[in-house]
Amino acid sequence: MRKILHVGLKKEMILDKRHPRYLSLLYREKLIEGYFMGIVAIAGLIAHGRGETFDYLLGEKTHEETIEAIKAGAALLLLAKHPVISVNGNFAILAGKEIIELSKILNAKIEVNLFYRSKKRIEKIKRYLLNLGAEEVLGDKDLVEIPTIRSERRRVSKRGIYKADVVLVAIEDGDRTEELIKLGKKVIAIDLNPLSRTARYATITIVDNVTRAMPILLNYVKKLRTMKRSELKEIVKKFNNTTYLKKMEKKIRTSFKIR
Ligand code: PTJ
Repeated sequence: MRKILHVGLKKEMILDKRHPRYLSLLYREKLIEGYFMGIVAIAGLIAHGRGETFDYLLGEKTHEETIEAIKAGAALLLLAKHPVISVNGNFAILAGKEIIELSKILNAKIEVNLFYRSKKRIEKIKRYLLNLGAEEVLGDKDLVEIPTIRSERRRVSKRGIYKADVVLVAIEDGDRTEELIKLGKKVIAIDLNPLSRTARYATITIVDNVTRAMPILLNYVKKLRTMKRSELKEIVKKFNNTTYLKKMEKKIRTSFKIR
């Protein structure tokens, strides 16, 4: 299959560090491999292309305003009693190590929750994360349904998303965030598209690539973890998601010019 995909080219021939778009090629390659490992859904490759477009329009950098969103996200995660990191195929491949480190620092649960859910994919993603060092990965057992979520994402773990007060989600669009919010949960979303439903319904949206946002989020969690709860609450209170999303939308509309 790989041979057909790259018309017989070897990986080293595609991944040349001197290539001006080396990182973009590298992440594509990782996702393609993830697909052949049974971790990434085929639609995940399409979703990545959509993300790349927004990233390109945002200048492929983490904006100052986004640092504020990440800081607020870190504070909210530190305030949580039952934080959960919801993982899909793309998120596992692009930020597996960071997901695990974050879960350990926060004592947060990791739960595999998929749009294109199959037992096989859940198992493969779980194994992948356990091999990377995760202590526990939820999503395959003790499931309950959130009936208001129409997609397969309605199946959640009793000890995970069902019980969570704060859920970190990434690289998804749809009705899940809206429904989680209706259930009284707080949602932190990492999504390059500031116009998506996930971005608009989340408590805090981080408009950035998970590959850049996750290491920064980890650093802020480490930095803020000695703060008093009152100080963390103040950071969250000061952040306004709608104002932030409008700024990010404006950046996309205006910052790009052909010279
Ligand atoms: O693994 P599964 O079965 O749960 O399926 C996952 C996908 C990604 C296929 C599924 O969630 C999906 O179809 O997502 P959408 O509706 O295409 O939405 C993906 C969103 O993530 C879009 O708004 C993209 O712009 C954004 N996105 C894509 N890549 C990245 C990203 N945001 C942050 N970082 C990225 N690397």
